Amino acid sequence: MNIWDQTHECMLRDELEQLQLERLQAIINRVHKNVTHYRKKFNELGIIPEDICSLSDLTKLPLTTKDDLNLNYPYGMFAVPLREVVRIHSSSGTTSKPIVMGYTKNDIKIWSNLVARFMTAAGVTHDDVVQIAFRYGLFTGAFGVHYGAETIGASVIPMGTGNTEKQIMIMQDYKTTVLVSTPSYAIALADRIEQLGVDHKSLSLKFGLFGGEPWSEKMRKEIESRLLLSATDNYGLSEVIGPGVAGECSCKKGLHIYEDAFIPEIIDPETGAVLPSGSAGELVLTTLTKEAFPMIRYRTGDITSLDYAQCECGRTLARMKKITRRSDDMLIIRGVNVFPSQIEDALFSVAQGETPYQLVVERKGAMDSLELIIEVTDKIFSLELQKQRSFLEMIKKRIGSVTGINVDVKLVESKSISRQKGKIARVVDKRQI
Ligand code: DLL
Repeated sequence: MNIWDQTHECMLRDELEQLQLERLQAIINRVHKNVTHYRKKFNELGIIPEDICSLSDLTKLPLTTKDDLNLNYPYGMFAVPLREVVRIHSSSGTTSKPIVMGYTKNDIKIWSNLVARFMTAAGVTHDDVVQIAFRYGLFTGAFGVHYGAETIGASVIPMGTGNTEKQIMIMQDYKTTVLVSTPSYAIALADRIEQLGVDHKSLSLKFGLFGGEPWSEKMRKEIESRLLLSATDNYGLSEVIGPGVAGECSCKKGLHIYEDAFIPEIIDPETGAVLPSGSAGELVLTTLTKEAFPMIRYRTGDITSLDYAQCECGRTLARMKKITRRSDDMLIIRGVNVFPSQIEDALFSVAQGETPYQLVVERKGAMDSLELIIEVTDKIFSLELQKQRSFLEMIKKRIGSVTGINVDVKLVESKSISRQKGKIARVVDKRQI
């Protein structure tokens, strides 16, 4: 099936806005009735669903943050009873507890269609063989793309991450035409292909659909020339649905946001005020079709700007600029979201108190690495060498279990981490993307 949804993607703006308003009113009614958090927030502001008479009334509603989701862990933000939920995913919160997302049967269908739409826009058809090199599991990436590719009718290889040589063998033997992964993994694959001396004629790659982390035009050129494919960007976040919020078409001039399913706004991250059209600021998204886990004015933390001009492809949907930075301190390490606060909590709980530390992020070759440097304190110094080693091992393990990533932990001499006005920068991100 070719999912080129012209009805929704090429709508006149006033028709689209009418559709958005109808869907917005329905969702506001539903969250007011079914989600205590929203009802309480609306009551505090003296808002009832009937106050939402136009799209501009959206700004009357409160913004929703990751902290709100953390406070309602695990199922507090669900708008349907658990028996109607057919899938549960989760993603990092700012604390040791993750955020939990639920999907009804209909949510899965809508999500699959949204993914099928960006895959179609990028050029994928039912004739393609799609190799999905995202982590299968609680992460929304792999399952989201998987169901979307099946909706198109493509042949899906649920490869998962890692095992780069096997990925390459499968690519050659199963004649993969579409690679789906993080952009940094695509570069790691290109490195390995070159190291192994693989003949490009043995590969059938045509398209690369990359997302889950920021990447630049420079990286796009590098991936396209080294893997001999057309690379497009796609964007999404678990709290809002997963992949399928926005994606580039083959013009590669911004990511089309599926505005029949999401209302985008750009706010000033400091004040929360909505910024004029075209300004750069934090992207805020409201879901219009989700049943189990609707989000009203969710602060994504991603900095971008929107362009409402019609694209050369004919789509009238707003396009967002590639995301290169965030308004908060969330790090994305090999596609995994990590908050420094999660690492600090893990460190301080093992150390049983505050300990001077610094996180250093680097891109070594294609892959990100995260190092935790801890200054020796009297308490740590007094430990025998063996105990020091197991202390570091415990920290590494605790961080691994909370964040899902591997951290190198190193002890350094007291006061050896540089300070500015007596303060240590908690995170030093040396990556140049
Ligand atoms: O990363 C969903 C996804 C998976 C999107 C696969 C695309 C492909 P989370 O793990 O919740 O969900 O991480 C969401 O990742 O707020 C951005 O900061 C970042 N991000 C996702 N896609 C892009 C992209 C998935 N194309 C967070 N460019 C988001 C830049 C991206 N950043």
